[in-house]
Amino acid sequence: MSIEEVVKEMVETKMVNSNKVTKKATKKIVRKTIKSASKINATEFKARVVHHLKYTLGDSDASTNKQAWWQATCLAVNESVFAKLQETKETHIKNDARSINYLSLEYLMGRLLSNNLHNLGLFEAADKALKSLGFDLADLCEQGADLALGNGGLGRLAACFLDSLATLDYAAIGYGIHYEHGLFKQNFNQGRQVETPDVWREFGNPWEVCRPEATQYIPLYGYVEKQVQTDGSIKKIWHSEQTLKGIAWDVPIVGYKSNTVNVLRLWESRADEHFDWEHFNQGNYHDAHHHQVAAETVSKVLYPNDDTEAGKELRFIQQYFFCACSIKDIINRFQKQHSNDWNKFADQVAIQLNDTHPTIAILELMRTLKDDHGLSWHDAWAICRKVFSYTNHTLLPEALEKWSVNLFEKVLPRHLEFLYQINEQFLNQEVEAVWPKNNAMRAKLSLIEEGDERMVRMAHLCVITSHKVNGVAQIHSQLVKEDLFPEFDQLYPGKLTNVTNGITPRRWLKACNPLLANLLNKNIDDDWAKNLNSLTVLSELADKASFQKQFMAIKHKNKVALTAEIENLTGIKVSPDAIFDIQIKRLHEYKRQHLNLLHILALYRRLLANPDLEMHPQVFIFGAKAAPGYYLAKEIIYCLNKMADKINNDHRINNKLKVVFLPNYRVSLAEKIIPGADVSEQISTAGKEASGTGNMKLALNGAVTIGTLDGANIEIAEEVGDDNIFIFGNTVEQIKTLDEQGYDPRDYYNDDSEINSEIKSCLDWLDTDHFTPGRPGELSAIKRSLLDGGDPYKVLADFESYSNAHKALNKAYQNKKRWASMAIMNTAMMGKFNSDRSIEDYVANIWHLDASKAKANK
Ligand code: 26Q
Repeated sequence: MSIEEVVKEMVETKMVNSNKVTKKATKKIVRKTIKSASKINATEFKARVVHHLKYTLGDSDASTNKQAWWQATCLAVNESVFAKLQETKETHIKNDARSINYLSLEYLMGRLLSNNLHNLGLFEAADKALKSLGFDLADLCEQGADLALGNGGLGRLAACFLDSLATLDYAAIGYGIHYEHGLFKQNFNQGRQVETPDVWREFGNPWEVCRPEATQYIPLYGYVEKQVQTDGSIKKIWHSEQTLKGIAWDVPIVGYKSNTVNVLRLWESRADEHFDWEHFNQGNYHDAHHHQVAAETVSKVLYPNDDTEAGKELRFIQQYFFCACSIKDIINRFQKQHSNDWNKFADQVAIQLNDTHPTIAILELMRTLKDDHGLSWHDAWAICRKVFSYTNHTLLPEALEKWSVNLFEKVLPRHLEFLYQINEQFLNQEVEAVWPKNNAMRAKLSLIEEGDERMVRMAHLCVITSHKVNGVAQIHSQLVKEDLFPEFDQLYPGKLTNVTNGITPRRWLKACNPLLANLLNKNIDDDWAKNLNSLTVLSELADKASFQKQFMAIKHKNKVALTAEIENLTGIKVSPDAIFDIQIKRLHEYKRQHLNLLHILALYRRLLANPDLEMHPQVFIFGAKAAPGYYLAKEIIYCLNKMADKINNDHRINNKLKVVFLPNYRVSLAEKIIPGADVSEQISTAGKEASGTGNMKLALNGAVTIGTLDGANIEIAEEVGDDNIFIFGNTVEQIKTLDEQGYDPRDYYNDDSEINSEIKSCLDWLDTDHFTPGRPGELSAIKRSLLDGGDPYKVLADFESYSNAHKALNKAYQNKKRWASMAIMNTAMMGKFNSDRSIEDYVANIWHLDASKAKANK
């Protein structure tokens, strides 16, 4: 109920007088009540928790059931969250705010309790309250499941952006899929990855609310009927064969120190009951049930690939289902405010496509505006061109989405007609104007790729329709222009642009690293968690002995905590005095975990040859999931686990080298690893990693990067300066030259220089049974891919400079003052990578929103 409605009811029930002054005063009181519901002290928070435990959950306050206490705590938090949510909704409506609708197949939210408490400013109160009840809040937070509705960077970026949008008071909705199973859980069985389903809401989830009133019905399959109208014009009618029901689940998104609580709206698919009952009544129970199962399959599981899954019908339907639900929802909200005043639509609505995965939303909006709301082609197209913008997250050719024309025709026959018409108009008008009679150019830019199987190029539809297309780091955006879409850049000057990614400093420092956050609170006046640029004052303290001591003492404490976590998860004992060298990200050849692997083998060989080798002890820590069907990625995991078994138990090397592969890498594990990191491995082949965001999180927490000039590493290097980062390897240009010259990894393998014979020995080692006693050749796949497979990601070409960079790094670590200064400088200079800055860039250059601030509830 809105404040207006509450006051109206109070007037109607004669609780208050109906005159203007009284009404205004009453509104103020209601607001104050809401405010007091959202900002409370420890005693009040405790009362809420106990109340929910007893009366919402029906448990006793003497309960030892931690899960119930966690749930009661979440419910206590939700009282504040929902008070603000209502206020926000009203404010956005009152301000008639233009909104950003973020469409993404993935959101990697992680856990929400600690973050919501921090953002509401209730963390201390809750901590105190729970202590008095005999619980440790941090420990209780562990009870929550991760919301793992995403694969990696793209999904986590969406989550960071929602945090920033709410913090900055923008009217924003995230739209996605309410997957029953998020990204699989990873276990190791004798070193091999085993996947089990993620069950994040088996017993419900306190952070989501079902909104039955927002249910949508989505047609699929069928055929298009051509009707000739009395005036001779032709009307197209899509007779669908199936209908899916979309149920809305809202997850509140709490802004940091703002009064805004936006929502993430996730669609769950169900069978349309009308259809089911028809079968059922005819006695055909099996078909009715079968239909229901098929319908529920649509939102059943997240595809665990982070490049394209070739042509899967279910994935296509997932994409359409959530886009169609979201477009209907956006239109409903618009019509509530502006009924059928379509001229206003593009002023009110901005839609961001998070990669090409939601591209079908373009055709759905076109179709809806024209077929359902009667707009002309011209007007509908003009709206689409103003509303949509698209973010590209990859240059890898295998990750560029294409769907077969046949599949399109089968599932969405009417949409295919719109696609053809857009293509015709694009080729005959826009391409023809710039490249007249140029068939090669038409074929290259067309929405359809001709061939044995005709395919729809989703990225082309995004670029043609969107008013802005952005890459996610400067180098990436430059390559999008120069290599991926040069003709589009010529055709639409200024359309292709850059917005460098960012991360939310709330989750990735304030909440996950309380010791460092506390040190910052003491040394920085400003609210650094909002204005991250204020961290630059630390650069003046970077060489001050007393500050170095405090900063490094915190790092050490975090390393001790990580040591315990490592032992708990793997049984491996490591020393917190060693260098903690971290590579955490999805497993992918282009990210080159196998370059790290090869270098560890080299270190191991060097140590075996000379156990007194001058080297500070180093622990190499990995966290990574491999797509279940990605053979080589799984072999790399297996190899690292086998190396860990051998190396960690080899007493000849004096504990100077350890290898740890932490199972089930995910957001909540990242939050434990990152504060304890000394070194951040960002070693992708130059030109392949669009941006990376883990690089920013690690640097913000005082880890020093060893990395290539790729993605956001380049901008991190610019910020921290050459002295505070270890850059190695071939540049984008040099990689291109290697390719042009005909790169042959055997040139390295067969060369007898010292470093290349080291490479040879390490690769040949993988053919022996040194790491897999009694089973030689079990690790040969990696060697084969690097030699017979042609080493597509230039691992061997970068090995020597990687090894040299590691030597320099190890030496730098031995100079405690030098290392402390480097670490501090990394934290100090990360201001640019605040996701608030990314959002302000989107707002200024792409979305053109005004902040819509909810009242402060004074
Ligand atoms: C597509 C079709 C079918 C099945 C799966 C997919 C699919 C799913 C996920 C394709 C790609 C992804 C995810 C890509 C991703 O995470 N990209 C990363 O995005 C980050 C945020 O911009 C960047 O920092 C990373 O560099 C980029 O790799």
